[in-house]
Amino acid sequence: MRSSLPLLVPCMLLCFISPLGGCSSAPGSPDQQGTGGDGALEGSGGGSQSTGGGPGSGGGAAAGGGPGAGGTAGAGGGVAAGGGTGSGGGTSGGVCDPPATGHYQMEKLDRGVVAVRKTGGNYVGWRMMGYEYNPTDPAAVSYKLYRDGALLAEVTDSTNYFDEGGAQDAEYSVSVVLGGQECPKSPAVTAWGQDYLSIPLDNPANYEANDATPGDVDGDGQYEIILKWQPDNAKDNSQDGVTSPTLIEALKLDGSSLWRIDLGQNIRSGAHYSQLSVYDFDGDGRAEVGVKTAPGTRDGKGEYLSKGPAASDDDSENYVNSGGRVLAGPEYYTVFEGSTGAELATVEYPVVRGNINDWGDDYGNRGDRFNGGVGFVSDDGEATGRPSLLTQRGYYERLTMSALHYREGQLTLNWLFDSDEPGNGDAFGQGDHSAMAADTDGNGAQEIITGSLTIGDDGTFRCTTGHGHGDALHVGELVVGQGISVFTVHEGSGGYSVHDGDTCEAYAEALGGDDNGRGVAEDVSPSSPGAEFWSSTSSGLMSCEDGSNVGNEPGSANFLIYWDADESRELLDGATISKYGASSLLNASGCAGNNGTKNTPTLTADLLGDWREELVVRQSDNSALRVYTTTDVTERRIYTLMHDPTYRMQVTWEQSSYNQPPHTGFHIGADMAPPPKPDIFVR
Ligand SMILES: [Ca+2]
Ligand SMILES: [Ca+2]
Ligand SMILES: [Ca+2]
Ligand SMILES: [Ca+2]
Repeated sequence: MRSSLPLLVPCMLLCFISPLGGCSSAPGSPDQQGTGGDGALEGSGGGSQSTGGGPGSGGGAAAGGGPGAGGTAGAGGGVAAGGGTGSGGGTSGGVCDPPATGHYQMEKLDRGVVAVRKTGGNYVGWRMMGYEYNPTDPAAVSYKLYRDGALLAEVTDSTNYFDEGGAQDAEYSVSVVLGGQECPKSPAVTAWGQDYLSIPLDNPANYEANDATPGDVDGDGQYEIILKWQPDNAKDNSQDGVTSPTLIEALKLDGSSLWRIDLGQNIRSGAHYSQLSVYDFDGDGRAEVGVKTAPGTRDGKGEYLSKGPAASDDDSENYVNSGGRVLAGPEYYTVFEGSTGAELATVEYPVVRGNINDWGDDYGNRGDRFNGGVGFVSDDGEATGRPSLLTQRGYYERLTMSALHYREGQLTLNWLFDSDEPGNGDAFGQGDHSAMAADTDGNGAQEIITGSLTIGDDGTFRCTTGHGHGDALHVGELVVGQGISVFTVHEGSGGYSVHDGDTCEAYAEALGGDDNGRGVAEDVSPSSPGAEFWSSTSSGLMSCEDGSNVGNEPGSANFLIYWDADESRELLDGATISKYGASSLLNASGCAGNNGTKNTPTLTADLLGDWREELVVRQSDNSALRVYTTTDVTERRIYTLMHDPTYRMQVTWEQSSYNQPPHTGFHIGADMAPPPKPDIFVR
């Protein structure tokens, strides 16, 4: 409920009491928001990308040093043929080709080269692909960094470099050397003039740039940003009031807008209504966008929905009642083409509201709450490594989770979990304002963790702690060597739980007391092994392994980001990054967090450069998004986090309801073991 621990505000002051006795934070008025300053633009922000060279947008250089050309390493070079660079080796032969086979369908990303102007030179960072990583022979993988076409350095121990003396307008490109064979160079980029990239926004009047999620909608290997625009009159479910429509926009990193979807009058606007599922669901190399829709929704081409049940509806019908709520009328789920926003398929929402009272109240506070994202769940019980769209309805009482496929032009139900079904009764009320995907049993298909509940990858009940609803959720290898564990705070039960994701058995838990509105788990302290946790109603920093107190409580309990050179994760609160036990590392002045007191960023994810994460925040005046990237040179090499199936899927859930930061499926922290090689192929 709170933006940070030093600002402890009793929940009652900020929240509306729900009939269960819990509370639900209002989205907050714009003037409540975040660390925003006066909205003044800084530096070259705002307008066009005057400082030039969006990531990967540079021309030229692409054709350099093709496979087999030998480069400087000599043809073949002995180890080149097996190379160990691709799981399964692929079928297309060349050592430079991404593997065509592997378990999880991940993204075919570009090198992500990013350069940033610094005093005395340029910082340059780039990606190691998951399939390039060679845990048994790390030295078989290195990178050649070129400046203005000339070799500048061969980098063996990291994927970043500080080019001391590099000119402001220098052009950088990178090639990977695998087993002695150099692969094609990336397109050249020039340095940003400051440590962020500005993406100008055409701000609709009375709207705020809200949460976002990444996806490569055009298949060029560079992420686009799928942004939710929230009207100023958006409402929490606990509040009455008519809202303006929610808009969804696709933006390229160069600032061009691809389309806007208008969800229309019959989708209420607020944090709990419209959750995005963005990924390449049909495997054609381009991401689609899934979201709940209704009569009145217009796609990215401005057309009303016309497929499936939408073919015969009345788009002029207004189902909004006097309280501003939509408790009648058709409910749909639509998949849109990512590159155009065009409607691809529409079906009836898998779990329609029915009698709204059956969800626990008569005004939609429970029945009209949703979470959404993507998961590599199983298909008919088989772990295929292919993605499903996940959409959750209800968690305070009845809890449902639906997995859908979009394949070969058809949007179909994969499985449906419902706490009302026989055998699932213990799932009643066991959901948070978020959910996450992670494979808890190691069978190659991800479970869906809603907080106190784990739903099996096949949509069957797995386990629950029974401690009920909460506001914060963290899922990862919190206890080193013990697989996937879960940290969540509790509302009605109070306290917190760190538990095994597959059995729900506790590592550490405390119940009772007040609603515990905020909490975080991550390895922020190098002096204690594995992840620690902290929360609003506890004090101190506790070990996830056994709950022992291992340090002072961090200064915020909000988001996380990998930012500086070490493996410990940093703290992120709105637009401010700080280090545990130390000072602030970045304060994005003129920018603001989202969602009122939640003060969450627009997006954090490993979008560019090396494994550290980019921070996407909005300018306070909503005239631009900024993408911040680190310039702190590290000696740690880790493949792009976006090729870790756990992290990538958790990024898809980040935007849902009460946003939560993504976690990798393996431990990153002081004295970490080498990461596991991801079993992936790319599309
Ligand atoms: Ca793209
Ligand atoms: Ca696709
Ligand atoms: Ca599994
Ligand atoms: Ca760090």
